[in-house]
Amino acid sequence: MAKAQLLFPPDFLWGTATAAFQVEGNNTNSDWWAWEQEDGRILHNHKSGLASNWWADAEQDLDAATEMGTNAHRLSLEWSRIEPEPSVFDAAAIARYREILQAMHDRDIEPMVTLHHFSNPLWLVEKGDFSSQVVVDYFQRYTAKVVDKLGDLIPKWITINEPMVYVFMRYLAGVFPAGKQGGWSGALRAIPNLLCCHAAAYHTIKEKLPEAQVGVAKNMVVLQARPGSSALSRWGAGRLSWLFNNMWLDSVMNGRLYFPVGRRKIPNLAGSYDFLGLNYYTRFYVNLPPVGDLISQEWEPGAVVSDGNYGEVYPIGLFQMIEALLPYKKPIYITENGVPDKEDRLRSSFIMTHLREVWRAISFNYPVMGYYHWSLVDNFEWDRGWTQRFGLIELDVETQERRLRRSGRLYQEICHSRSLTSQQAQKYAPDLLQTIFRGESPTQVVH
Ligand code: IFM
Repeated sequence: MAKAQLLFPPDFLWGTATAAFQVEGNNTNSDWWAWEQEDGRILHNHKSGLASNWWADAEQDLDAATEMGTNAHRLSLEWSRIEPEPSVFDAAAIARYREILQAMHDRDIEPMVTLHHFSNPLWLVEKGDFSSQVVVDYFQRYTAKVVDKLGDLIPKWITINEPMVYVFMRYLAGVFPAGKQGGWSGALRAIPNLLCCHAAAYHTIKEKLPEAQVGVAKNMVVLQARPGSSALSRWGAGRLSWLFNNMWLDSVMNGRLYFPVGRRKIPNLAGSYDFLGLNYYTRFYVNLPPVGDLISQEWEPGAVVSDGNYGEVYPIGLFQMIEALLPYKKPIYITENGVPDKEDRLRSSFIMTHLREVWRAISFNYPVMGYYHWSLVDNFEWDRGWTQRFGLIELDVETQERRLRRSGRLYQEICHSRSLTSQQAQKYAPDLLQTIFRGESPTQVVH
């Protein structure tokens, strides 16, 4: 095959992503820390402990990110560190966040900051967390403090990470703290409260920092009926897909609450987003009528499945989910995409095939502006503890030693060349050479 290159636009952001609780360590005021101490909550009773030691030394991984050739990183702030008691703000914690953000700027790595990524201050839980309306004022106050103290260093913001995952895992599946407490009624209160928190944060940021770009990070899953299913099953899967993937975004676009029924207006919500963050991992089949689990963890023959049965590797789904975001008419960033793969047997192919879908979307003129690989470094994967390793950098949790995985070297070559090339495929994913460059002329340039 002649040499081929799929080139990305010059201003495309090449990034990586992490979240505070998963990498910082010692987040003792968080509900996750308390949850970890309870027997059986986390797989193998793993503890986050020092996590990836970012609180002491984020800089070493940021150095690695610079060597990798990245120019963007998505991180989150830990609310329970910044505000360990109601309205008591920790100046030292804020100063450390300033240092980390400044360290990114010094390395020409643009920060994208998430305000809420699954973890809550313990005091908030006592007040009813997101199932109580009081959360909206608290979240607004926390956001205002962050804007005031750190806002000058933050060009891009995400208000709330994966709100529907949070609602599902917390209230319905019960694998996030505080278990299923509140159940369906808690979930039905949390959805509007999360929307109100988002709107309040959006306006709080924009009021002080009109140039800031503020978005949402939405986990999008391809949800389908199995091949050969009845029309009714396909319809059901479509409704479930709307509920999980689109309902939240429809609300934010139109300023209305769509679920469970009615179209209650939520003040200041309509249009409160400057970009869309797409977190994409996998496809699931929906069992309808439900036989066993509604969302199936069983795959069709030939599916490539990642560690711990986390999900099927399904690259074209990324393209499909990008298309699903087009009606919301805003720039799109892939704010998470990655695979749990401790032995690094899938990640190189995963990166190349998924980035090929991003390239294809851009070549259709879809407004995809950047890609943040999840994750820069192995980190604490919530209820699955340390069993799932998403890092481009491998971490020995005991010794805190790091090693760049082979897939990390591939990502480095991609970021430096700002392209996917047939040489990379030959070296890192030879079986996929034809698939990745299928039908492309020898040199493909976008823009
Ligand atoms: O680790 C998580 C992250 O916190 C949210 N999105 C999915 C990732 C992998 O499961």
